[in-house]
Amino acid sequence: MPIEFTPFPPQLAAHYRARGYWIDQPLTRALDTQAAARPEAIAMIDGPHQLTYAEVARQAAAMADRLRQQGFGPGDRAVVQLPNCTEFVIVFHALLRAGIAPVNAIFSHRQLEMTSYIDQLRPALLIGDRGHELFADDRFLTAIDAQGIRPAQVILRGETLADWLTDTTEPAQPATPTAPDEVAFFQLSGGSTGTPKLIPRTHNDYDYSIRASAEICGLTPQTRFLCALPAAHNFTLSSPGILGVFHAGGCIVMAPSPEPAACFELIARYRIDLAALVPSAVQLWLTHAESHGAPAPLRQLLVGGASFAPTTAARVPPVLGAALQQVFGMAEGLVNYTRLGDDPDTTFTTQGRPISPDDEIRVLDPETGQPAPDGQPGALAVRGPYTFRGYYRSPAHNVQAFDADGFYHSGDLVVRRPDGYLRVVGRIKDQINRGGEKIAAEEVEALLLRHPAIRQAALIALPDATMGERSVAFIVSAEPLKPTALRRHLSGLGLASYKLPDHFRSLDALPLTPIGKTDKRRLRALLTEEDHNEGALT
Ligand code: OOB
Repeated sequence: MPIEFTPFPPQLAAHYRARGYWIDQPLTRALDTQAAARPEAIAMIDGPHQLTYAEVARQAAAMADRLRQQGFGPGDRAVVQLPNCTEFVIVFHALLRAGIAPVNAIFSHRQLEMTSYIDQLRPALLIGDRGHELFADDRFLTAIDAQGIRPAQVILRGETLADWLTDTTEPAQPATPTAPDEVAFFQLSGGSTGTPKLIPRTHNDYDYSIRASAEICGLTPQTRFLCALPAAHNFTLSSPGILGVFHAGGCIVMAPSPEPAACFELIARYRIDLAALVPSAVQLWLTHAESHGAPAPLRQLLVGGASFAPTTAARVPPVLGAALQQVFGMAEGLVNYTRLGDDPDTTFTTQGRPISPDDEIRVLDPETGQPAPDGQPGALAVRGPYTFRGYYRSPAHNVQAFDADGFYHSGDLVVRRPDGYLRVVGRIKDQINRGGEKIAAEEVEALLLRHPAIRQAALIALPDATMGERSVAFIVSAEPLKPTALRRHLSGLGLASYKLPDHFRSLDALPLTPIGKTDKRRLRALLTEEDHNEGALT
């Protein structure tokens, strides 16, 4: 049974095919093409390990064959959680080749997030890492077993995963991917509500965004890309990312994190020319470069995921010796790039323009829903050849996120220039963007309320020079509570560490709007006042 999802309307699908965006090929197309055309070219480097395209393809085929022998195949789902490593890329291709749709969890996700993905997706397979706290012992597996949601097959890196990837001498069985206009895999939403939402992506839509991104960023077989942000993230995977590099036939060098000293060494050792970073990491690289010199031979830096101050952006070419491309994208689809060769003002002060001439952008007055004039901020709505049409099994949420014309409302406030370039100027979704990592306010608030002494809770963003934003939790509680105890409460519920509030603030009552919702504007104003009075944030 194909995986259910909201398909693109037939008329639009026909248009996207006619324009050559959708080419009805599986997402494994790029790897298969490179393995056939340039089998001996190095595809990936991870520490001492180097893999050619032929080896990557053989290992992916070996795993796909074995999965199918064991009865897994089209219609099945998988939850995968691997760090930045070659196995992440091979497993992704193996699953696609077998027709199994994975969701790639971010490595920092913990019990709460992982349980939610497993609960929503009911996967046949769980692929994790023994080195992750969740799989260091059997407690997590026992817990999901008790809930009746333990996947049939659990494969762990550091345990049995290597066996699954062992390539055999037998010729690989033909691939059995899902149909190109069906679900290939799921992306993860940054979200603004309680549960992290799953975003079905089809082969056709995702592959188009990859091919177009690779072209916009000028990738070639000579490209050497530093994969330093979490590999599972849409930016790292496809903008143009890992899959864009495979499309071009270049080489991916894995880094465990964007930490500058290690990354600069990798750049020098492996002659890396392209990297992708969030703004908070760019800050660290700039500081490091000022005392250690530019990371030669880096030529090009993609920066996205959170707002990037124009003054910092302007320092990238002189200090890092690399051309800058800004990227404003979302796991739901739409990706914008500044183009190589854009004038400095455009490169430093905008977040680019959409990939496709058929990305339909609306900028709407948030109050009236009517189009905002160019140059005026408005809420972003988008429809196009690679923007999804509905969250997985979330009808109530989809009614909120989509309008009658099928436009997805991203919750971003943007200003559009007459030439179509966008500037992200704010946000109407209830989310904190902490160095590119997204925190849904409602998720953390609901968990705070599970503390017996907490009566009310509200999470808001605090502007921060290094992270862009940090989170502040306002709480109303029956008894005084220490930040350490509150963090322990949240951590004990299995919440990822980056979602733990950076600061806590106690109030007698939360301010309310006239209709009785928490007045977050007033809370933000309180913080600004405190800032001036040097009030105590704990
Ligand atoms: C990327 O994807 P997500 O799904 O983690 O987050 C999307 C949200 C956007 O709606 C926007 O609020 C924010 O992240 N964002 C930016 C931005 N890029 C993303 N805000 C300001 N300036 C930017 N350049 O973050 C993502 C996906 C693909 C490529 C790049 C980023």
